[in-house]
Amino acid sequence: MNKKHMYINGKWVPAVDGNTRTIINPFNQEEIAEVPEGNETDTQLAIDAAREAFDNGEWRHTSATERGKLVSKIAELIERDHQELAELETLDSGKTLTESLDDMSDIAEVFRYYGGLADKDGGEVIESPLPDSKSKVVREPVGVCGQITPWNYPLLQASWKLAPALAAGNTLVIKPSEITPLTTIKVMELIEEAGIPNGVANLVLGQGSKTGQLLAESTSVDLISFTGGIETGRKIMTAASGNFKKIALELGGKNPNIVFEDADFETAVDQALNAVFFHAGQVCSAGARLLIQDSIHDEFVQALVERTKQIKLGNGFDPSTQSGPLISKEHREKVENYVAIGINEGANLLTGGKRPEAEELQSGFFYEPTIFTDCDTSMRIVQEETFGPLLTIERFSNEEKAVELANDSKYGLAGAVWTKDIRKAERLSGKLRMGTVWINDFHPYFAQAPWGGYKSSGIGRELGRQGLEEYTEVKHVYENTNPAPLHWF
Ligand code: TXE
Repeated sequence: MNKKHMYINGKWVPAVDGNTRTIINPFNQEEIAEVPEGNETDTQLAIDAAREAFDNGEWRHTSATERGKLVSKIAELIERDHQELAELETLDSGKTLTESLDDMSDIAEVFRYYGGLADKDGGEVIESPLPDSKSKVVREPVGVCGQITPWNYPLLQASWKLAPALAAGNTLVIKPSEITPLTTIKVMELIEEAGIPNGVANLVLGQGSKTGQLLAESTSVDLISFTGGIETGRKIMTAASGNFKKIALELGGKNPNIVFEDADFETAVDQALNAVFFHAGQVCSAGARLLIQDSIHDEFVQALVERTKQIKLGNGFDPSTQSGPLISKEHREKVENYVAIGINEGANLLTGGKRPEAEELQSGFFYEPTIFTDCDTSMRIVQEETFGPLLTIERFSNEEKAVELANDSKYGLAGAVWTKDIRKAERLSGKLRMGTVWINDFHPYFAQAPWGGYKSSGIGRELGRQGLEEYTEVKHVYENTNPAPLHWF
């Protein structure tokens, strides 16, 4: 079995107390690696290394152009090793290899984008209202950044945090999900190979309640960036208040996919499936709430159910597999519990709602793609993030009702509108309370555009210029060009 280490202050190290964790493949529960199980002591060492590298190291004084070149170099190395990285991601997360390969292309683009952006913000000279003076506004790195990532997009989420933090001149400690650390470990090897100085980027592994919690609490950490569930987000926000550190939180969503009667029927059906069942629904922006206009509701549901029954579950390495397993035993139980809740709430289970029976799927954490109709916003299955292959369907009569239903959610990450009436789509995009609105599409995101949510979906933005700005402090520098006594006192 593959033995891995943590990366602290430029050295590959085991946990101080020697503890380890076995990583398994969710497709068959085979053991694929053994990694250190760090705790608060290891995390403190990583924080100290990042603090020292920020306070007394060269990194933040290195020119933005030079930092950008190194971040772009990481992009090249990811491209060089993309097959190995993608295979590791599929082994560790169960997602199909096609998805993992796409992730790796996107990840390389994220590093390339921030590598290029690093030296593009030259600050701003502002018109001073005072005589004999100059005024400028500059951006500086925030300091030591704690970065906590989830298991659904292990390396993609890490790249959204690592690339802008490095480009802006910060130092960091990253902590991946304890169940999917393998690609983050590999990318730290590439960060080392690219020549990022020792102590600038550190990796700790271990349980969130120990390692992640200390990153959120520590007064030596200046910023905490977290992607994960809403309850953990609340703990992190509370812990971060100790030194009022900057926070960036992406806490998922319950995203409405709104289909009007004038939408292109076939495309909307096809993409509604993709919206919710991609990666077994373990996607923060999954279109898990489908809102269909009355007049096409029955026909749309019928087409959807027929196609859902054809979805091929299987091994992510098999090219014919359309969806892999859920990430863990516990997570599958959570999804199963939501199905039971849906049935109790009176929703109508049309397909799925159980584990698949095929012999070859019995060792994995598989669950059948599931559809409920007759849902409404009073139900927990409509309001809570189930994060599995579970679609709830609501119906609406007109535009106003569609907006009202879509916004009746504590979340506000993303949503989509399907219609040929582009004016209607644009009206809706102005009324929907969410960070991303797709018109006649679902899921596109890219390095150039900001990503994040309204309401309980989080705070701050990743990707785009805004994703870099999160990792900067703004400083106003004022110069009196003709200093003289004031004679005030
Ligand atoms: O996430 P957690 P879990 C949602 C999804 C899922 C639910 C729970 O609905 O069912 O969250 O999943 C670290 N201090 N999302 O329990 O706990 C943990 O080690 C600091 C949405 O797996 O949020 C991991 O690295 N860190 C989502 C990370 O937090 C702590 C993606 C995420 O784990 C910690 C994943 C603590 N006290 C799940 N406790 C999205 N937004 O895309 C845990 N962690």
